[in-house]
Amino acid sequence: MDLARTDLYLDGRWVTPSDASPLPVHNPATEEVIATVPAGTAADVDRAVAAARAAFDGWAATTPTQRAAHLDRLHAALSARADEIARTVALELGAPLKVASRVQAGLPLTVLYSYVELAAHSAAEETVGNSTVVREPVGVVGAITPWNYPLHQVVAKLAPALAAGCTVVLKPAELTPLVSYLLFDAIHEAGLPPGVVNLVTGTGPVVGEAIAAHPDVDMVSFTGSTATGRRISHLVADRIARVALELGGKSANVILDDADLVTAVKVGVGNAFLNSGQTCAAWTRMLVHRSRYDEAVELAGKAAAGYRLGDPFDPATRLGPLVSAEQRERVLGHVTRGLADGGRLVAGGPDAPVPDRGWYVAPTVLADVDPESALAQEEVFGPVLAIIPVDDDEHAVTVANNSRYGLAGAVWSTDEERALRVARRMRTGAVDVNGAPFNPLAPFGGYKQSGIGRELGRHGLAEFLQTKAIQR
Ligand code: TXE
Repeated sequence: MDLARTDLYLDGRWVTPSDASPLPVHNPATEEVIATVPAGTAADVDRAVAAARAAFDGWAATTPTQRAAHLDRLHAALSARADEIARTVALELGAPLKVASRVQAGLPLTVLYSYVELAAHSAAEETVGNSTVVREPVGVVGAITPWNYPLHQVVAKLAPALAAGCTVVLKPAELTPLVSYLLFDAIHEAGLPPGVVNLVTGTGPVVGEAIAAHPDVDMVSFTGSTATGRRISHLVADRIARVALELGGKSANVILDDADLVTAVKVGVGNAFLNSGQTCAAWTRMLVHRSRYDEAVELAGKAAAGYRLGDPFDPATRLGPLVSAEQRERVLGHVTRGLADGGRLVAGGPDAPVPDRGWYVAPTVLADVDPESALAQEEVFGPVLAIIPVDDDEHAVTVANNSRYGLAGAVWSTDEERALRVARRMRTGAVDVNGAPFNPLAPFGGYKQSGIGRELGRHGLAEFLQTKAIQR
């Protein structure tokens, strides 16, 4: 595969960026540069926004059926690239190929297809007394996305925005921009009208800020760190534009005393370590009833020790590296601090063996973690699980809610009613009971500092729609 790219996608064409300086893209498993992409500039953002603005009226005037047909063609063009997508994400993120096929390629295809069907809802009207309430697209959307699920995070914004009738300027994460090029190859092949979707690669401070601050961008949809989300909110606030933020998390996995412990711990560890722990919704705190605590800690330690680290292209590999040297240092710093704060090392740790090359962190479990300590409060974004004992259901809810985040969570109990009572009291955007399957149509998003707004399904579509009341 020749991975290097030199162009941006503006107004339906591949074009030369205003400044030719390239940005390197690394393979985190080998630490080598595997490609370069253009470092876009504010001038490129201006061109992209102008194209999206010029395309808006025409695209907004298409019918939901026409937009669904475009999304269907895009889905077909992207599906044809599923293997290439999985290999590309394995290369630029270090995701094990098996996981990359299922999650990194499979999930965005499912989400994209859901909006072929949901596009019809973009024109839903309702009558309220003498008013007809109509929905209209918000306008030009600036989408800024992170590197952890590089295609999914893009599709979760682009598909509903297009279904709603919005036009889009995308800035993908600079660490993993290559898969977005495959998406735009598919967009070109599918024949979306010029200007409806535009790609400007580059850094957050240059391209991201230019998008967030652009007077002609009607809405910014961002996924990433809470710190950057805060910065974007400030930029958007100056012109009172709409903003959707999907930020960090510190989700609690609550295991009650009557839970099927073996399953709860195995699934819980798997969730915490998925994508090397680089998942905003990961259940990074395991809260276990004291009567089952020692047993759970032992099971979690054994489960973690069974994870094989290695080459993402080796079918036996279950955990790849972290995305960058900086993320690795950050994660190891969290673990060191967690130990200094009284956490007990059960598996992994900063000194555990890892491959010589690549930004690997050993799957790590700390028990007896103080719920107030940094390890229980900060988003770590690595394969690190903190186990905390709790006294009863009431205490579990208190500890689960003792977080500035509120993105996801889980509850395990053989008494489903009891689990549901706990689930309803958790201040978080989603809760899974007894390992329920992921639902790509369910709203996804955060309470508290985990964000504003919802992605996926009908709620995700509503983010990109305005509401108008016409009285007669
Ligand atoms: O994220 P950033 P980083 C969390 C996770 C991780 C930490 C740092 O805890 O350890 O964030 O990761 C763009 N104006 N999450 O530094 O900076 C940037 O170019 C506009 C959680 O990589 O938030 C990229 O496209 N845009 C998370 C995107 O923001 C800016 C996923 C995300 O990068 C910008 C990733 C600026 N000033 C990290 N600065 C999740 N919620 O899933 C950066 N960007």
